Amino acid sequence: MYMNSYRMRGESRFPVNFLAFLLVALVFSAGSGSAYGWDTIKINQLGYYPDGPKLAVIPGEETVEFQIIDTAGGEVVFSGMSTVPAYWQYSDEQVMLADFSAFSQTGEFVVRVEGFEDSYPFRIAEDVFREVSRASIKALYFNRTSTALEETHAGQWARPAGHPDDVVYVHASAATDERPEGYVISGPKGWYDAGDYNKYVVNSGISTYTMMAAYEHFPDYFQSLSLNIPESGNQTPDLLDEIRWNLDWMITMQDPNDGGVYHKLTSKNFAPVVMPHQNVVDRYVVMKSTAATLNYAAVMAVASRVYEEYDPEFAAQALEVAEYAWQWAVENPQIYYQQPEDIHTGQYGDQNVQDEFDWAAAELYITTGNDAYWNARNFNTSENGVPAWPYTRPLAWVSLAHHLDHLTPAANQNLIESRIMNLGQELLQLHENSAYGHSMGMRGNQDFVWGSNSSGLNHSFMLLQAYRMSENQDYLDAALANFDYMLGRNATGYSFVTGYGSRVPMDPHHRQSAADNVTYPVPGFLVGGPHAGQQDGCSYPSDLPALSYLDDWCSYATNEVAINWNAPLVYVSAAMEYFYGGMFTSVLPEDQIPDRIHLHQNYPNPFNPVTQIRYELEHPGHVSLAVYDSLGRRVSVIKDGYQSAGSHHVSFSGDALASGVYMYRLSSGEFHITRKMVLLK
Ligand code: G3I
Ligand code: 9MR
Repeated sequence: MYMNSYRMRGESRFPVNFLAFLLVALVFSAGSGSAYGWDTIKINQLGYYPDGPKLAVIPGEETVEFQIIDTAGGEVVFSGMSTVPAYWQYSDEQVMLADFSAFSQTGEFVVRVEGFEDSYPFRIAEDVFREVSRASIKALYFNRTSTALEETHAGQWARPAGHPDDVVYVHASAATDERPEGYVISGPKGWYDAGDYNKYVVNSGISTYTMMAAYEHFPDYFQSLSLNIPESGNQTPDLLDEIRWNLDWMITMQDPNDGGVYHKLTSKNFAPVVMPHQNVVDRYVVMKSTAATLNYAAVMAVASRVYEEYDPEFAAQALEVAEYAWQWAVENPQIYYQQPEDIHTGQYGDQNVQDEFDWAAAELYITTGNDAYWNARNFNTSENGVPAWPYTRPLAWVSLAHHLDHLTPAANQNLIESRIMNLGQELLQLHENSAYGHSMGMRGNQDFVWGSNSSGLNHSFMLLQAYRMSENQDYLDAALANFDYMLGRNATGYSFVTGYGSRVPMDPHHRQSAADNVTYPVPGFLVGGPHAGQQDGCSYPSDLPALSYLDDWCSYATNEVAINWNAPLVYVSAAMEYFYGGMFTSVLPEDQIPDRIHLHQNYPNPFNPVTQIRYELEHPGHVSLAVYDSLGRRVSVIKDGYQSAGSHHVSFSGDALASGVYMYRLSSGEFHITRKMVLLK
């Protein structure tokens, strides 16, 4: 659906005579927005949830009437007045918001405003972000090192294996007695960091963490999300299989002789624009650093809990290497990365590792329950903020908050809660003061940096933690607003995810996409996004931070892709599907319930405190029946194991629960049924 609609729109929007006119107009009004699609109605190009907020942005100086048009019949299905214009400094424009949240019909629509071309068509649907959620993870698969991508999984982006990385040289900067310069180690697998073909531990830290956090927070969502990757169909959720590809590489980056971790695995120079298998060059592990070692310790500590259920042996190994790394970092607390003279690839240099120390300590504390890790740091003085690769302290707060109920008494629960909620409130306020209706960009040059789009999604990531803690819907809506930004409700009018939207990046700084002779770039990648840095020296259409974006290979400062930018896309799109998408709140109409399993309405309902649940299985198999609260958190597992075919009957007691609406969900293989029940005490 996506690419065709891009093409068709491209053609219908710019007929030949119009292009000629445009050329003349451009000459006379250099800098005018129309040539770049800036003066258009901006929407989330994928769409909206029936019950979610729905905003469009209209540029202009006078309040206008807007209409929502059903593309099927062409009729007006909703109309309203825009807000009054407000100024947004980052794109130097007056804009108004068209709010059609009250319209909840599903279908395909456009926004119409007199004097403007209709907006791109968008959907209103329960699963409106399901495909982009899948694609955001699949993008990492497309960046796998050391393996061929087969057509059955990769389609037109199939390619031979690149960079086996089974012969990797220890660089002079990393030489030790046991592993002198030129010593050979093996470091296969992992994801290419970005548009380049190197692998960096620091950037893998926040990337793998954010994806594992997604799993920790929404396990049920990912247990049923199939990605069509080589491991699909094994007993492990596909998301965890994909992350494992990178963990398997990361684990090789520790020197077993001392516990220190190499900063990166790299060639000496960036590769030319060739496919991975054509880039046959020597690869090196370069100096150990405190930042890499702490990122590694934190990630492995998380992996140890997340993989426990699926691979206990790996979980035990992960914890062991994490603690070993921690020790090295404690003994070597200030080894900052310094690029050797003969190495010219990405640096990910970080001169402040206090935040990495906090993060690793927190993860080790959570996983081991050992108070020494909590006490190793003074968390009282540790702030919270929007995470980024050089600033990982917020990840500590996220993990501590998620595990709040299971921490030892050493931890200060109020502190953890207030760190999450204070930041949430701050971001919410930015969102409320924004002419564009999102917090993205509102921290100025802290947001509009290289990789700005990941800043916006990391706002959402932190807003979602405030939502999970408070259950206050405002935080969820604000998180969605920044997601809207990524998918088109921004000053450039681009949806910044390759393949998902009507106007998408076609020429990202991604070597495979540039070298593969396929028209469309590899889908599911978030490009870096606008900022005024322009470090690549390309010719940009604007110097304004929110408009300084170029869809061109040249623009590695705004149009590259990177694993740490996709990771919050994975988290946020999954969270949206989870909370708004009816994963837990929708009750299937009788005629749509899959016929392999049957789940009856509980009786009595409402109940207090005990109720009966009956279900039928047409085939024997593994069955799980669990109860969730309104936030989708699992509060009780009633059944989890193998069962015979036939009718089953269980009673459930809500003794330990508060009054409220709960969901109970029956799963067997691919089939899931959810129903609501009400506990009235
Ligand atoms: O730390 C300063 C901060 O103090 C200052 O306020 C701010 C103002 O601009 O700049 C901060 O430094 C920035 C730094 O990132 C940390 O955020 C630099 O200006 C900025 O140029 C730098 O950009 C990094 C870029 O590499 C160049 O080093 C990006 O974050 C980083 O994502 C990017 O990563 C590259 C890898 O090196 C190679 N692989 C591709 C990848 C993506 O482009
Ligand atoms: O392609 C490189 C990209 O992955 C990096 O993020 C970027 C910044 O380090 O550098 C790119 O490589 C450029 C190099 O730095 C300068 N010469 C042009 C290269 C892009 O073709």
